[in-house]
Amino acid sequence: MAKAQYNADSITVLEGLEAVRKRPGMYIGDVGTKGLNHLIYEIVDNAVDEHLAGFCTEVSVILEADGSCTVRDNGRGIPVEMHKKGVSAERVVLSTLHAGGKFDNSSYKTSGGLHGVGSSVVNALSERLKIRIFRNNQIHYDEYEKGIPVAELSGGLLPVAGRTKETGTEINFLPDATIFEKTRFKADWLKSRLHESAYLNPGLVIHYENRRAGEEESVDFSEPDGIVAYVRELNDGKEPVHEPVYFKATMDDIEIEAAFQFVDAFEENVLGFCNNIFTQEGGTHLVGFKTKFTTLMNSYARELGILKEKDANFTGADTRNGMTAVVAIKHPDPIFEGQTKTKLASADATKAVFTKSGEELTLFFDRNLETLKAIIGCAEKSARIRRAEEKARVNMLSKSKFSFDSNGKLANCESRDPSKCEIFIVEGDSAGGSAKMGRDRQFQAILPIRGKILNVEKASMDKVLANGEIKTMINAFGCGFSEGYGNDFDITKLRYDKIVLMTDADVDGSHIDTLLLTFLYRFMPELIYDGHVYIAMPPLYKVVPKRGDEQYLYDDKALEEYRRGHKGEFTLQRYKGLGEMDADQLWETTLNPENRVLKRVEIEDARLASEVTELLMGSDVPPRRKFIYEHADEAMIDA
Ligand code: 0RA
Repeated sequence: MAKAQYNADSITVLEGLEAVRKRPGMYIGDVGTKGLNHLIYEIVDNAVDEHLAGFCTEVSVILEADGSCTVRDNGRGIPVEMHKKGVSAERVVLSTLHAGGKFDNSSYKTSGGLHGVGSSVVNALSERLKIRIFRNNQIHYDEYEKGIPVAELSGGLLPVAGRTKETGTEINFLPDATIFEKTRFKADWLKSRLHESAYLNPGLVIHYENRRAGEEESVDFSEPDGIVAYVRELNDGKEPVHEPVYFKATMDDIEIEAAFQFVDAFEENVLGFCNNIFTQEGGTHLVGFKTKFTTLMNSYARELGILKEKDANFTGADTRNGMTAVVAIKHPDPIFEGQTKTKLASADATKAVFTKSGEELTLFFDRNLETLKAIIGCAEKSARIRRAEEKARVNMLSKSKFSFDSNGKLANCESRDPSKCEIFIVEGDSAGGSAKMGRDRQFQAILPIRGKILNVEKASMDKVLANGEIKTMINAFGCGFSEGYGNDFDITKLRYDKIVLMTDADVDGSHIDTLLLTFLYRFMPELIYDGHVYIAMPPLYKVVPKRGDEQYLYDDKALEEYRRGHKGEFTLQRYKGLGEMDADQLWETTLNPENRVLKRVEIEDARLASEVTELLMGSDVPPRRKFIYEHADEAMIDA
């Protein structure tokens, strides 16, 4: 008897679905046509997950004459076996919030996206839902009304409606008219979304059928050429500059696929996907792709002599003038953020896409010079138009927004040869003062910063750019910055080969390091990728023995060793901060390339820093910067 299943578990289950009915917008976006169509995508995406897991080759979506929708796939079929809750697993999947996806965590989840919910949400918001599961040579059957099961079970298991050799799941549902403002699915949107899924899943055939009176139609979407075909379609009717370029690669469990083709048009159309979800607001995968593409085009343009020594680099937008691209990644555990949760935030996606795009595109362009030249031609065209526009505006634009060294504290070096120059970001005015006196002014610049800089993870863009210390750094480095869609970053303009963070060996210093790294990582990640960012290691101790030379020790281990090796008397001075050293000592221990210890920051460090910034706030900090020194040994460069 169905009603007999109404135990404590099913009550919590029902309460879960009740929450969906109370606030449907939270789960499907809205209760208009958009949210309504979303119900279909939830089910289709489950079928696509089955495809990605390697078990499903066909999905069909039917808009039925009675206003309902049927989605059928030839996957494994939702499990129908007895679940530990005492009913068929199908009941658990269909009536438990967040149990709609896979039970195992080994495959990519499409449903990790927009609302992260599955068939149970569709069930909760349907006046009626009928399901047939083809599994174990049987057709299993179940039915719900507004999420409440109405089919009778026997021994907790689903009724069997017949025998079959097929496997798969068929769900037919009629949206609840008391929840939705409109209950008529929008066929055009559905078709284009199904077509998109077909492009992103080249091995999948998607049948679409409309059986509604007067609209009868049937289409198969099957795109064996995948995103290359997608790019071609996006460029349909435009004048292509070359054949589409495509690559696929994997790094750190992240699968990257990209296709692009330039057309003779002054526009950029770069679409990003993560696990089949369209990332409307962009994100880290696109940052990696765009950043690398810009760098690559500039270096090729110089190599080919298209850009002369005196010429400025192409901007990011220049290099994407006329570009149509699809960048689709598969990430095992993506993070989405933004207004509509459609911005990929996973930091490792930037690195993976950046690295693989570099490798793959270099391979391609080295062998396809004509394509390369055609693409650089698009960038040249864009740069010409941009410069003409800039010229026209030059009198209106005040350059004061980013006037050089806006707070006047930078003590710059004399050399203008970036490959020789270093800039030290020094915590505190007093240490800054000593550093200015102690440095080699020929090639070392000093920028003192006062206390804690702004946490860029938490501040709005306006605030970040209004911040004095940040403005000064951006101006001093000279290479602009990139954020979100905009990318004015140009590493060839970098004024210093080394950017060295120099802070005290204490909690505050460590915190300032993380804030600075967070800033650099967010706004100038290439500086870190390319190994321009370092952390200075001032000594912790000075030892002066009775006989012999004084010595600086850089950590406790060194002190221990010194103690073991020096049985005689010696005086020990402990440095609590940079401010305790005079100019000469600072030069000798921390600035002089002959003696100093610098550690190069790796991208993992920066990512971690950005994650621990929060944790470090006022908390008990682990021993000095331990967390940023995973690669300490191989990173000692001057030592
Ligand atoms: C849970 C576990 C398994 C598959 C599914 C759900 C599944 C859900 C839907 C929704 C529409 N079509 C679907 N196909 C499968 C894994 C099954 C197994 O391990 O046998």
